[in-house]
Amino acid sequence: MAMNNSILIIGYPKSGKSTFIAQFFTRIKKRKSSIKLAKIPENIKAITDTVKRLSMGEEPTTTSADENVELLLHINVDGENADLVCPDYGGEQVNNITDLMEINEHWHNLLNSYDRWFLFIRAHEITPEYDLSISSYEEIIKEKSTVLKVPGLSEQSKFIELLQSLLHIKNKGLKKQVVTPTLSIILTCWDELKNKAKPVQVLQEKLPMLLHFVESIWEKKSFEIYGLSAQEFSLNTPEAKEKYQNELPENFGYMIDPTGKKDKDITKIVKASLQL
Ligand SMILES: Nc1nc2c(ncn2[C@@H]2O[C@H](COP(=O)(O)OP(=O)(O)OP(=O)(O)O)[C@@H](O)[C@H]2O)c(=O)[nH]1
Ligand SMILES: [Mg+2]
Repeated sequence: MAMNNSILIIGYPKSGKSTFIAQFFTRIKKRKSSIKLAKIPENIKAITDTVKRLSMGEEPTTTSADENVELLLHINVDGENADLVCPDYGGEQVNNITDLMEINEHWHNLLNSYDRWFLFIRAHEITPEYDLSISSYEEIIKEKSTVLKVPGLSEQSKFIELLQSLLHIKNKGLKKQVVTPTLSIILTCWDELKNKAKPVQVLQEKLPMLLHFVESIWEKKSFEIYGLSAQEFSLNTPEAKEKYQNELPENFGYMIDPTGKKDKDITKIVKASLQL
């Protein structure tokens, strides 16, 4: 069966989903991107609030847990038309998948109708894992109690378990390496990172087990790793807010391609995914 161009953004709360979707749309609407709009979208309710907030220099608000909205865009990529569907939802729903092992009917439908997955990871918030080969058990416990922010599952196992559960629904990954869905791991809020290595190196440093898992489950040509700063900087100071109001949101944001090259055109992340 042919692959579709629907992109499913998978991300825990506050991983930057709504900001990216809004910035993506604003870029293509203002023609500041390599992707073009083929047709005016019928309904942009999914992102109106976030687009408006950003234009006032305000941070987006959390999408409520029970909210499910979809943005359907008819786009043109290098002369070829494609329909792009991006759902936005409260990231709490992803928490439920790993915390409660709950995949409801809505998520079953999402997983079965989207062939391109974007996994959003806010890399700066990930505590580096411990090297089990050099630390004694006591040291790990001592360190864990002071450093690890998230109780329960370690962040690495949480992401691995999430991908395993999602693949299970799609009935993929057990016997053969995965080709569809393709997977783009997007390290969001890249501006927050101190170490500006290549995206794959950041993932190796922060979540080595996850990288290993993905490399062994997905076919090499079906996954890639990008950096993304859809907002470019935090909007928590009056100066930052003013900059946004004066210079307009579509002039901010950048992505880092797998080779480590920075590009202002964040829509290229979508373009690259459509070519996987
Ligand atoms: N510094 C920085 N902050 C960002 C960036 N992108 C998003 N943020 C901030 O991160 C926070 C979360 O962004 P959202 O886009 O609301 O995240 P979300 O994944 O939609 O969150 P939920 O709706 O709760 O699931 C907001 O305060 C944003 O302003 C970025 O590129 N850089
Ligand atoms: Mg949101």
